[in-house]
This record gives sequence, C-alpha cells and structure tokens, in this order.
Amino acid sequence: MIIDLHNRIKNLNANLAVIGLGYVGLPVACEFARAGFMVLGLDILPERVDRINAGISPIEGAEPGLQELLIETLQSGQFKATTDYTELSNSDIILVCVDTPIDRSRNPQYLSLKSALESIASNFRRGALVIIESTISPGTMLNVVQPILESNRNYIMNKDFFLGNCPERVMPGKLLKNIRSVSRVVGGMTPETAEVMVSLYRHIVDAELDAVDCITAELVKTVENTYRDVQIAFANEVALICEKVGGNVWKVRDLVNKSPGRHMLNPGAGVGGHCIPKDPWLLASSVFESNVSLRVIPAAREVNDSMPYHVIHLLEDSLESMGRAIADSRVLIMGFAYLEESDDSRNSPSQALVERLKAQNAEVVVHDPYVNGYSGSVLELAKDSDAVILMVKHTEYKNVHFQELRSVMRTPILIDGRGFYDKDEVQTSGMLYRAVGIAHTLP
Ligand code: SAJ
Repeated sequence: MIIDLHNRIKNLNANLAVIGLGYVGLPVACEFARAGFMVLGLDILPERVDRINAGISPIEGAEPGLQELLIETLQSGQFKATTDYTELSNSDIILVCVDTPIDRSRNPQYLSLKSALESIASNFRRGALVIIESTISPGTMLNVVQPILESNRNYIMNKDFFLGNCPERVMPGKLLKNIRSVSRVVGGMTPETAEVMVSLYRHIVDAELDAVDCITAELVKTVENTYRDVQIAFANEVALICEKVGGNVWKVRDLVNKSPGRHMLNPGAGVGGHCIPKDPWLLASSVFESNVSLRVIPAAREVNDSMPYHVIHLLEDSLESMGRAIADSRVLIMGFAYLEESDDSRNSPSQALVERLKAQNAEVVVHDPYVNGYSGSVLELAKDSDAVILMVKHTEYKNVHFQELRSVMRTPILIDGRGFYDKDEVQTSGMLYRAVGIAHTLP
C-alpha cells in the first residue's frame, strides 16, 4: 500500500491536504501545489478560508513571494481552501500544521492538534499518510497522535494508515525561503514511511532531508529551540555580571567569540515569539512526570522571562538619580514586536514591560513602526517623557536624534535594552544612558 503511495508521490498524482492555514500551513500548501500536487487547504475559520480563496494571504507582515504564489496556485487549480473536513476522504497525504501552545502549568495544550486528529480519524481513507508538522513534545506521536487516529474505524497504524512527524523550520519574514533552503528532519513511524516522506518533501526542499524515527524528530525540533533559549539566557546572565563588575557585555561578547568554538548570543530585554518561549516547555514536559529533574532548562526560561523586569530596575535606578519615581512618570517604549523588522508581537517582552509599568502607575506610551496602532513620531510621543526605553532594534530607531529627543523630554533618560546605541554618543547629547549589560558610570 505504501509502495503505491510512493509511486503516486513520484508521479505527482497523490492528493494532499494541509490542515491549518497559518504561517506554517499556507506556505507549505502553496509550495506543494507549485510542485504540481493537488492540494486542499483546511481551516476552521471560514473568513480565513474565504480570504485565501479570494487570493488574499492572511499572513501579516512582509512575506516575499507568498501572495503571488497563492494567486498562481489558485488560478492553476492546484490549490483551494475549504472548511469542509469531510473532503479529507479524498486525500492520500494529510499534513497537520496547527498551533501547539503550552498551558499555564507549562504542559502542552493540544486542543487544536486533537481536534485536527479527530477530524482526520473520522474522515481519512485507508492507506493515507498523516504527517504532523507542528512542534510537539517528545512522545506525542506515540501517546497522543497514534491513539486518536486508531480510535475510529478500527484502523491500525502501518496497516491501514501511515504516520510521520516532519517539524517545520519556518521563520516569519522568510517563510517560502526557509521551506526551500533549510534542512528538515523527517520522522517516520517506520523506516519505509520516513523514506516515502523524504520523496514527498524532496519536491519542495532543496536542502538535506534526514530520515529518522519519530521520537528523534520530536526531540530535534524542541531541542534546537531550547538550545537557543539556554544560549540567550547565558548571554543575559553575563550581561548582569558585566553591569555589576564594571564591564560592557557587548565588548566581552565580541572578544569571547574570537575564541575558537565560542558563539555567545546577544543579551537583551527579553525573549519573545511563537517558538523560543514555548518549545523548552514542550521538551521539559516530556519528563515532568518522571524522576528526571531539569534545572538548566527551567532556569534559562526564568532568566529570559526576568529581563523585561531588569529593564524596569535600570529605569527605576535612573529615575531615582534624577529625583523621580516610576509612579507618575511618563515612559515611551520603542518597539512592541518580539523581533526587529517584524510586526509579530506574540509573547513580546514589551508586553510584560508595559503591564508592569502600568501596574506601577507609570504613564506608558508605545511606538512600533511595524505593529498596528503604534506608529507615529518618536519625537512627538517622547514629549514630556521621563524616559525612553529601546526594546526592539528596528533599523528605523537608528535615526533617532538624541539632542532633539532630549529637548522634548521632561527627564532625559534613555534605557537601551538591546545594546543598540553608542553610550558616549547618547551621553554627549546630555542624556542619561543605561543599558542591559553595560555598567553604569556617571557621565
Ligand atoms: N533573542 C535574543 N538574543 C539572541 C537572539 C534572539 O534576545 O541572540 C530574542 C529576540 O529578540 C526574540 C526572541 O529571542 O525576542 C526570539 O528570537 P529568534 O531570533 O530566535 O526568532 P524566532 O523566535 O522567530 O525563532 C525562530 C526559530 N525557528 C523555528 O522555530 C523554526 C529558531 O529556531 C530560529 O533559530 C530563528 O527563528 C531564526 O533565527 O531563524
């Protein structure tokens, strides 16, 4: 049965379905359609499906080529979207690209995943291949995915259907580019399944495709992001040490990275986004109920989550030196997105900062050139403020003129959360400069 599927993949006459038409599902659906497959996109949101069928990409932010590719694949008839999950009965291959957040106790919250799996279980046909692209906690394929797919119609995996996990490696702003150019781990519940999956993804991926078992695929994706989180936490702790002992973490980092095999990442005002704050908990949760006690991974999360509050400490200290307090101060936050040149503010460190400042009775104003509702003039918004806090290194913020800024502020304090500005330049303008990772020396 899987040999037949393999042949149909080679000949491009396997029918594909992609469940979840977000920043993972929509690009991959369009790429497989461009490759020549008939692709059916499924989503639970009718308005999203209607927009997509009208040729309007629902993905916010600049995604080079996606809008054009969507229109091309709709016009060629290779791709269409629907909310009708019964159409899954016509699919040979079903990709699942739904969100897999964590809940308040940091366990995986699989509502979307389980709903998609139940829809598949009720509709898929014998011989279908199901591939999970969502990031999942190690053990999920065996303990969650397989049982739900076998729960209906008495199907048995590897007899009546086939199952794999090919974690996405997309990056907002370069969704299509990453699909083509970034290697993928291809996890199959059997080696034969992994081999068939490699032949499928070879149609859209130019980079390496590494066939593995599913537990390896689940581990690789969660570990690669946890690795990044721990590395950032290390840089943040070094920043705190530098502040205390009189150093400049940016200079230290540059020189450390001259040492062979060192690649210290950037410290900063916090870690946001849809992946890095979540994936370490997906990894850690796989051993929550065991005798494996994790210390580094949770501690790294705690360090990174504390950084917005460290920025508040720098602000408090600066205001105090000018005879002011946070309460009744007016603060301008520069940058609300989680990442430079992005409009995505999911889990943004600025959210935590704004909430805490407001709780301390500060008047908070936010600017971000990419995030709806926060555009405008930095100079206008800085008027009568007691501090400006740089939270995101959007290129636009390089144009800030410190003398002008100082002239409109009530108290001229600049807190640099990303090592974005030159301390001497800021201080020469007469502003008080404090930065994450740079010891405070009186001007
Ligand atoms: N950050 C730091 N210091 C750093 C790097 C990032 O504080 O040295 C902060 C950023 O400001 C941001 C957060 O961490 O708030 C996340 O930044 P990121 O560069 O990791 O961007 P993400 O969250 O979009 O990460 C994604 C991940 N890709 C996938 O999950 C498929 C990650 O594995 C990639 O390394 C990253 O994109 C990338 O650089 O492509």
